[in-house]
Amino acid sequence: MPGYDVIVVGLGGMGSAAACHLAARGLRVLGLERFGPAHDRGSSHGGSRIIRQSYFESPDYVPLLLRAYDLFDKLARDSGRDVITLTGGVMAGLPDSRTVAGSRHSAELWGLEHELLDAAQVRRRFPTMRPRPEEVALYEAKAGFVRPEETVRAHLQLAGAGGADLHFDEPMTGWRATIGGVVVTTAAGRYTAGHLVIAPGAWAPGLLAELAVPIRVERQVQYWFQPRGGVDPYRPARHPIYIWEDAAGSQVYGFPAADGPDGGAKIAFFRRGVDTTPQTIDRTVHGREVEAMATRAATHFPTLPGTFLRARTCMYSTTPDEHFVIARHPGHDAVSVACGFSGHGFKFVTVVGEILADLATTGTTGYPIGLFDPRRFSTVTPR
Ligand code: PYC
Repeated sequence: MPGYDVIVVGLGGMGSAAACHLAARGLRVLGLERFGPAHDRGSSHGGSRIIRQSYFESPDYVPLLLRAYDLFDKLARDSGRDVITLTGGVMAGLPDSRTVAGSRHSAELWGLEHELLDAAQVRRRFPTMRPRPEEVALYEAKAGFVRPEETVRAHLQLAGAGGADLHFDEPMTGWRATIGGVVVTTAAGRYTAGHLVIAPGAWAPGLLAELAVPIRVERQVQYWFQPRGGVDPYRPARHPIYIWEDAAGSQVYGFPAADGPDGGAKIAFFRRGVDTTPQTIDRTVHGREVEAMATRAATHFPTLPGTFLRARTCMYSTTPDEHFVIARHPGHDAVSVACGFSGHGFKFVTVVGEILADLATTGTTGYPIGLFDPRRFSTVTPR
C-alpha cells in the first residue's frame, strides 16, 4: 500500500487549497513545497487579490466563482482568519471595452446583481475616481478582495489540523507513475502515493513540460502609493476594487488602502509583463516602471500618485488563451494538474482546491472545467 493517498506538489494558492480539501476528506496527504509557508517567491503574495463575479474573461467562470465565494466564507469561519473583504467593484472603460462589455455580458447571462453607471455617477459615488465623460462602469456590490498570504496560511492550517504532513523547503526532484500510483522523489526522501496533484505555479514550464502547454511566465509589479491628502477616502468602506481599461485596451487594477495604517493604495498594470523565469526574475523595481505606473494612476485618480511607497514583483503563468489548466493529466490517470492561472486565478483557489480533491479521489468533478483542458493546446506526449 502506498505511503500516502495523495501527494500535493506546490503549496501555494492552489496546492494548499487542494491539501486542505483532501485532508478534510480523511485522506492521508503529503504536501511538498520548495519554499516556506505563504512565501513571496511565486504568485500568491502582495496582500490582496481581486474577487468579483461579473467575469469579463468568460461567463463560464461564474459557477466556479459562486462556489469560490461560499468556500472563502467557510475558510474564514473554519480558520478564524481574515481572508475576504467585500468592498464593491468598479469595472470601468468605454462601453464596448472588454472590461465593461464582458462584465455586463456575464452579469446579464447569469442574472448577477450589478449597476451600470455613467461617468458622472461614478464621480459622485466614488470621489476618488475621475472617469472621462465618455467612460462608463459596471458596479458590482459583491466584488472585493481576498488576502493571498492569509488564504494560503488558512488552508495550510486546516490541512495540518486534518492530519496532512506538510514539508517545506523540500522541492520535488522527480516523479514517475507506477502500477499502483506514483513515486515522488526529493533530496530528502522517496514517497509513494495513490495519486499526485501537481500545482507548480510559475514552475509549470519545467515541472509539466510534457503537457506542452505554452505557458509564458511574466514578471509583474504591484505598486503602493500614498494618495495626496491621505488614505482616508481610499479606505475599504469608501473605495472599491477596480479594473479600468483605457481607450487603447490597456487595463489597470487596484484596491482600497487596506494594507495597514499607512499601507497606501495598491495599483498595477494587468498584463504588460516581461517574460521571465522563476530562476532569473529581476526583483528590482526600476524608476522608469514606477514613473509609468504613477502617470497612469494620475489619469484615473485625482489624488494619485501622491507619494510612491513601495513595489513588489510577482509572476503570472499565462496561457495563450488566458484560461486555466485544470485536469487529470492526459498521460497519467494517477496525476492531476493545475497551472496556467494567467494572472486571474487567485480568487478561485478555494474551488480549485475542491476540484483537485474531486479529480484525485474520483477522477472527475461536477464543476464545468472543460474550458481548462490542457489538450486544447496540443497532443500530449506521455512521459
Ligand atoms: O484577478 O480579477 C483578477 C485581476 C484583475 C486584474 C488583475 N487581476
